[in-house]
Amino acid sequence: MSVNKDFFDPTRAFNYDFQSTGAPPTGWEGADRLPENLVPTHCCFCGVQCGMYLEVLDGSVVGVQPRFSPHNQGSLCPKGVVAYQQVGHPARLTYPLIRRGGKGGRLERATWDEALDYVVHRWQEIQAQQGPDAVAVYSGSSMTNEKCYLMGKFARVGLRSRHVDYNGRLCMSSAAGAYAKALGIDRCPLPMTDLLLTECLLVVGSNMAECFPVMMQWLWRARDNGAPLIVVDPRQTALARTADLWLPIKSGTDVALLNAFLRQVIHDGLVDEEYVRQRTVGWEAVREAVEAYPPEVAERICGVPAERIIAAARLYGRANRSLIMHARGIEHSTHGVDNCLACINLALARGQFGKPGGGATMLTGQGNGQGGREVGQKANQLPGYRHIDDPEDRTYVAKVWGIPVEEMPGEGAAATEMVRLMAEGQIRSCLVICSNLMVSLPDNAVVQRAIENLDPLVVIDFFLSETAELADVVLPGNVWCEDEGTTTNLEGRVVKINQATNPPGEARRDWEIICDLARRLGRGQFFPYHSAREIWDEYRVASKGGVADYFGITYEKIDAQDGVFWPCPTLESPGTPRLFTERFAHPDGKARFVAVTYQPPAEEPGGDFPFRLTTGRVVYHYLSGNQTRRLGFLNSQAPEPWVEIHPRAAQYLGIQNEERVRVRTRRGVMELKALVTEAIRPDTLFIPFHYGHREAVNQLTIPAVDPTVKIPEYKECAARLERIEAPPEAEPAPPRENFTPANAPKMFPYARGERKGPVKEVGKEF
Ligand SMILES: Nc1nc2c(c(=O)[nH]1)N[C@H]1C(S)=C(S)[C@@H](COP(=O)(O)OP(=O)(O)OC[C@H]3O[C@@H](n4cnc5c(=O)[nH]c(N)nc54)[C@H](O)[C@@H]3O)O[C@H]1N2
Ligand SMILES: Nc1nc2c(c(=O)[nH]1)N[C@H]1C(S)=C(S)[C@@H](COP(=O)(O)OP(=O)(O)OC[C@H]3O[C@@H](n4cnc5c(=O)[nH]c(N)nc54)[C@H](O)[C@@H]3O)O[C@H]1N2
Ligand code: SF4
Ligand SMILES: [Mo]
Repeated sequence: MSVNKDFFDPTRAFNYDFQSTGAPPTGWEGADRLPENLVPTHCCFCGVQCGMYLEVLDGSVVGVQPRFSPHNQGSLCPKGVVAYQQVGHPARLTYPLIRRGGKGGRLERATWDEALDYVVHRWQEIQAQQGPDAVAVYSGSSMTNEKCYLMGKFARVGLRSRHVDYNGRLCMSSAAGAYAKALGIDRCPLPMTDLLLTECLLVVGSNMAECFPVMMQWLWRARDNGAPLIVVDPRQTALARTADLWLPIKSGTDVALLNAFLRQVIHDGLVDEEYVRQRTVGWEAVREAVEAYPPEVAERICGVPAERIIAAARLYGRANRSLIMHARGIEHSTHGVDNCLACINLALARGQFGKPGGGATMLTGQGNGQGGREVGQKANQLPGYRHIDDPEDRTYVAKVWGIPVEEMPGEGAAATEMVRLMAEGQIRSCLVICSNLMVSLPDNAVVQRAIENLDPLVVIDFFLSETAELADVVLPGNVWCEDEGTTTNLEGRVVKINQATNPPGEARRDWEIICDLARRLGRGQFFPYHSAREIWDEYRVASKGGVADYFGITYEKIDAQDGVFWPCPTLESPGTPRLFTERFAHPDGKARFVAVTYQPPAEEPGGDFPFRLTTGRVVYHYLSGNQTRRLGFLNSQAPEPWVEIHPRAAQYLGIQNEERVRVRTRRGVMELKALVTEAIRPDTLFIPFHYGHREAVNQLTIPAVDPTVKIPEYKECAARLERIEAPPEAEPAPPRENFTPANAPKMFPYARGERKGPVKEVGKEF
């Protein structure tokens, strides 16, 4: 039986954490008393950002109640229900830690003064020797807009370094690049509630039922209205099991399939010619390019029967209003930008963008994955989706920040490129906040060597992550409900996070830590904030006039409207739920068709590595698992990783369900349980990525990246499956070369030299 098919039993959510800690939950003594306060807020986990109330008793968060927001309608998923158990969790970091006795030493308790002074002293030393860019910031998007904005400013103004990037690089940067290029704006074009108006749903590379569970209610309602569902996924996910058509595609081949769809739409005479003429440019090149993908050719590349490709193209092409939703299944690819452009081409040819319920969209993953990519914590970006190379943008933001424009650093390295710079010694210290690199970056043996080169590696987290374990200084930060702020959900709806309690022990709010660091760097005058609200009000101004204009979004307006969609340029504006109704965001108002052709993934299966290995998520865990592996109920449902394998492959290799097996790639090897299931292609293996150390699938993944946006190819590499009882390999895998700067380009495909063209070719935003 598949672990991920289990249904959620809410009564078990109250198991709290006995299993992992043996300690009774905080607030247990008060279990017979009613909470004295209900704080309205939103979930800290995925991009849906469901409304919830936190129950507060005697100043502690003791429970959760559903809250009706327009998009979640009072629902919560298993993660949302137990999110609050992080707050008083016994494993919270409550005081700073410093590694004493050098790199081999232990993390020991320190005072804030000692920890911060040490960090600032080392940063000053390093920057004096090597220049400001030798210190980098690696940030994340599970934090509020206020904090994400602050991290970009802290890197550029506090540290005066150009190196700041964030974990969105690993997430949907390919979608962002494609939408910016084709449509001029990188945001979901419609509110989730528009799904009710959709007449056909095409989901490409998303396990929506497990990753955006609460969004499913809109999908079910669309289906009740008669909308057919087409799912493209190498696995028969919970979503695919209910689809009208499931297209079990070979990982990494989506461009061929999507181009074949468009070719079929053209041959069936279903192109919206007038829309194409009036609202787009570049159609002829796309029309010609897709001619090379008749269904039989696509079948050979993608492994999906030609008849099914034709059936799906017709189902999609004949619908008056259709919506394509895609996620990391196509975006985590060395051709991630092309994959998204192929979806956009299809929707444009059908004249869908701008229609209520129509178009194409990425399903943004992290809680603030949308806001986090607009506020200026990206290597080439300034607040409001402004571009760091644009003289006007630089001047405007420098003025808001109060620095001379000449002091504004230029573009820095992408998160995936930083690894190489760390290994080479160009980056000598890094401040990591809201990211767990040791679990989330591909080929983590190389990542470990790179971050062990840092001195100091500084991590701000609230639980000791696998990355914090390697840090020289660990600073205890806050969980979401210990501070106020905003997040922007996957629709582009800005919502308000409210404070329910204070950080425990000596832990501090993240923004207070950053401002303290800035002060000790002698840059305190640029970080004079007393509250998150002051940071927000500055961000509103910094974003004013940008693509992502937040100026009109005040905390009060968010409360009054229960969410505001950007762009919202004035105090009077109610915000913009639907985009592109009249024009696209390019200066001429027209969308760009961009022709894309199929190119194989970086590593194709064959020879000793016959399987396609793909990776992803399960409903019970969140990202690197540093949070959810500590929550008893969630962890009890999925306590360790497994590899999904089709019965035919299992039979061929003599593998039984639940048997421990070895999965090997050219990067590494791991042992885990086999889950024999028909819900996967026979040539494909799937492993969830939420686990650390020897259980991390990123020991195996390939560090190849999309040449323009640098997103890793998490969804496809070549792998071998071995029985553990089998005799040891006759020929063990060759040992990994030791890293030297000379072989860096080979070991680190993130090397800038391997870009196919200049970064900005993909679109202004990239
Ligand atoms: N429970 C849970 N929910 C989450 C998260 C979490 O960690 N746990 N994380 C959040 C975040 S940050 C993100 S980015 C989203 C991710 O949300 P999703 O993208 O929906 O999730 P994934 O599991 O990464 O991958 C989606 C699907 O892609 C399929 N796939 C693999 N390779 C290919 C391919 O080549 N082509 C196609 N068409 N499909 C392929 C996989 O089989 C998988 O079912 O989820 C968000 N929500
Ligand atoms: N093989 C494989 N690898 C993947 C993926 C995949 O599908 N397959 N998916 C990729 C994707 S889409 C993503 S988004 C990345 C995510 O990768 P990461 O961002 O590295 O994963 P998280 O678990 O979100 O890490 C966040 C860390 O910050 C902490 N944290 C959370 N919120 C806050 C906060 O407000 N303040 C502070 N100070 N700390 C906080 C958490 O405890 C956690 O340790 O992983 C990527 N890696
Ligand atoms: S669907 Fe996402 S936001 Fe909603 S409760 Fe679940 S994890 Fe939280
Ligand atoms: Mo993500």
